[in-house]
Amino acid sequence: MSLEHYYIIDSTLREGEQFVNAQFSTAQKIRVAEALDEFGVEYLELTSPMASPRSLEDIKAITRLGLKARILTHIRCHKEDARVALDTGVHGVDVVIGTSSKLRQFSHGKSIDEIIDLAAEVLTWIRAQAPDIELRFSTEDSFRSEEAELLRVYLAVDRLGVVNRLGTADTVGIATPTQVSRLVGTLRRLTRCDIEFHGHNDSGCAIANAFAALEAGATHIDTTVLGIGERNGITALGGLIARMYTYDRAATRTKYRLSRLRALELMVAEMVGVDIPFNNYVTGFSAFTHKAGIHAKAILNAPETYEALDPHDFGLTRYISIAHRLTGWNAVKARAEQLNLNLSDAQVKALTQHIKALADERALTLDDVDLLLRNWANGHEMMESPLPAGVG
Ligand code: HCA
Ligand code: CU
Repeated sequence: MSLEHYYIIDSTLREGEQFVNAQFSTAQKIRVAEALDEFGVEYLELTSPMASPRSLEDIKAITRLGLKARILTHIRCHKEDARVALDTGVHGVDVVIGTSSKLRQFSHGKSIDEIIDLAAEVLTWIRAQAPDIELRFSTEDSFRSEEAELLRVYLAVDRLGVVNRLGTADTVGIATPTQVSRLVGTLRRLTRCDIEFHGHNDSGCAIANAFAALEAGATHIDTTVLGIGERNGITALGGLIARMYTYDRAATRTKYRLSRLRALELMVAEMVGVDIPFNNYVTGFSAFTHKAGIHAKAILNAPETYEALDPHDFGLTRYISIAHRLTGWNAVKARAEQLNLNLSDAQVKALTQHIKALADERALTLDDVDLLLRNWANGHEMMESPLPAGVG
């Protein structure tokens, strides 16, 4: 069910601001908010208005933009935080409190009963002030919290009948898809609320966990652009999109403007002073590059043989790398055709063997291969050599 009807809460302007390099100016926040809105995420989560005076003003400014995306802010389970948040004009408030024994001991010092009482007081108060606001209650470090205690908190909050959504947070990135599935499934069965999942990526499961949450009935997934956040961050927007696209291409294409992804990532990468990783989902520099001759042949016949994602849907193009020892004659032939060169299959096959032998001696570039192709097409097979004199 949720796999067809889910919402993305992009938290680049909250969790993402907790990335070590992030220091967004107001103008930058507005550009990020607008770009995310154009991409089509349904919600934007912004840093708490209690963080700083600028944070408060920025929430107001972004809310006033009148974007399609709903604007949320993220606060502690405090009445004063809630009062300031409600004054900003946001569409929703995300309330969080830690429930793991570590957070209870080392952070806020409250018992489970005190957490339940405080949550009841704050959430009921918010609902009384703002009958139409979207209200979410989440537990920090849900997956290291004692299960019975955790459920006691969630069930008490659900019974209040004032929140729209319960959040689950893998704060330190240790949950597995099976654990996520179990907790989300339990909340799905026992409560009437929508369910959100927020997952850190410390052990590399953030995207798989988000997908497991959706399979188990979660309705909302937190992401950030490039996955930026505390430490090494959370579920990356592009990674979640890749995952959902491979699950349901048509629906993902309809829901989001996929061709905007790369520009959005480049913009945020520049703002926070990082590069897009080479192996990034969709936009990494080698994401649509094919190398081995066997792959290249199949790609030339039918790209879907080795591509689960169609680069064109993301405004990108595929690339076949041919200047190496793993190359194959089909790929070399395709390059000859691109260059409008007339070579017989026998010539291309012989040249391919030559390229392999050369590549065993040194790294080749596409220019080297293009030169060989041109020379062979002109009947100068033996004249050229991209190798320095005396080599090969
Ligand atoms: C934080 C913690 C948080 C909250 C997630 C949530 C986490 O930095 O405030 O509100 O669901 O990872 O637990 O980001
Ligand atoms: Cu987090």
